[in-house]
Amino acid sequence: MKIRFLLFSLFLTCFGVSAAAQTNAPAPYGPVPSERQLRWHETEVFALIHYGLNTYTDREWGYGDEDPALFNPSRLDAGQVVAALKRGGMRGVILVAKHHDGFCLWPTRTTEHNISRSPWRGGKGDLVREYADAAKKHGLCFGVYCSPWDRNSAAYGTPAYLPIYHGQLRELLTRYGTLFEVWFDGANGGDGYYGGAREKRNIDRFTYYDWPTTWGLVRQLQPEACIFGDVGPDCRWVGNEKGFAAEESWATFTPKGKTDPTRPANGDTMNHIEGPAGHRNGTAWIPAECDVPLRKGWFWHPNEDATVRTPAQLMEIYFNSVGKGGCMNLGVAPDRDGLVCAADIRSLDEFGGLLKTLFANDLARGARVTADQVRAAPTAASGGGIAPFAPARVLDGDRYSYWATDDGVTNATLTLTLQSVSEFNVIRLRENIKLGHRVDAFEIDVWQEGEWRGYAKGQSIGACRLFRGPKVKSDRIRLRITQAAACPCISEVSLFVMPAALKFSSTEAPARAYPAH
Ligand code: FUL
Repeated sequence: MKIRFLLFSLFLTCFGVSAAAQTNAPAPYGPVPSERQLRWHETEVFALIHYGLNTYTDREWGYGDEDPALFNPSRLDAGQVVAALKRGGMRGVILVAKHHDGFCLWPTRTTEHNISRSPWRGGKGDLVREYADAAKKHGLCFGVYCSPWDRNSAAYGTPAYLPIYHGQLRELLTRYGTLFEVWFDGANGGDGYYGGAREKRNIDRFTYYDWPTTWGLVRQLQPEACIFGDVGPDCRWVGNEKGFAAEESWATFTPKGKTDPTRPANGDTMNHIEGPAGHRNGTAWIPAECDVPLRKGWFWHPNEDATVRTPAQLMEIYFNSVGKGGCMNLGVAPDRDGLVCAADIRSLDEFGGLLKTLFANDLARGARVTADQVRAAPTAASGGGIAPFAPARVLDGDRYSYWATDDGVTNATLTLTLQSVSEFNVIRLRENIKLGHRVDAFEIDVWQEGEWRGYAKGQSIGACRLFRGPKVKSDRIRLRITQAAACPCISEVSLFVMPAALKFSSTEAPARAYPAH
């Protein structure tokens, strides 16, 4: 039987019948994610570490004239920080290796303004190395942020700066193992020390950093890394620092600059208004990265413990970032000891615990799943196990296996009958994003008191769409796709119950002040 199938496949291949035709898989619709973007989506929650001279000068943006001697933490422990992130549910960590003040946290050959000029570890320290090692040890992926703007460099604003910047990137991209993301910040040009000139230097965002070459370095040296920038190219800034994507957010986006929308993919600042939602039918797959600091600012400052976001607020951010098909990037700021302090740890611990509890038990598991239309699967492929495109594919825990309808069928209903009546208030949907954003409108109904009642509705699904609502008890739920650009390919329908300790909205969340450490 197997041999006959193999011969049949060989025959089809020889006669130019594509693999998709053999498997009857739907053709992708619109832009689709690259492999590196798929890995990024799966990472979902990660942290952005801001720590350096600003931590000691009480600033958010160092001017560039800070004395490296200020950097001398006695208890610094990257392992303590990364372990706290892990308990907080983070799967990755991005270290700000150089912020706008130009102070490099690794012993670079490109500038004297670096960690080897500080007394820390006798001038022999390498903080990027310590974070990369800690991330590896704890199983988190690692990334770097190296600010293009450099308020210390005398060369900034002249052509002589670019080789320096590229040299810094080269070091970061070659010394610290595989990176999952490289961050290019949008803040560029202005006042600075600039080697003592103390003046304002503006640059042309389109041309100054020679983005094709700069991004090319990342592609060449770290092919698995996603490049973050205001307008991509791999993930876009969500357009605010609250960590919120739009109610309907699309991973598709047409990269265009604010100052010159006719020049795409140029490293320009984005039009903030377009970041949260992206563009349905945008020209590229550039999902939203939703960054937000855990505290008031990106760097640690004294007397700000009361500003640490509560677990309930973090959960709300999660629902509005990961739950809208993007990623959540949480800014964590070690204190002057180089450690995450008690207030932050409490919030991270609770948030991580809540995430674990919330997703531990998928109440849809074991349900009977039916659909009013199911895509035909080749009989040879369907022998044994669940057939491709079968409704039950939404329960197999695989983001890329899916229920699909025949081409041209863009209205369809999927019904789940649970093993028993269950109480839930969170619903998670996923599309198989390898085939693009296909669904344009859908509704979810819950069977209650002998009738279907509307529970939620939306437009975009993508990598993940989360809904939370009132608690309902039922043994039946259905997903109605009411509009789609191509036959729907739904890879997951899950039901959960939010842990009782957690309130939903930030208005309900207590503005909790944690004790200082
Ligand atoms: C901004 C920067 O200017 C902030 O200092 C911080 O690094 C944040 C993540 O991005 O654009």
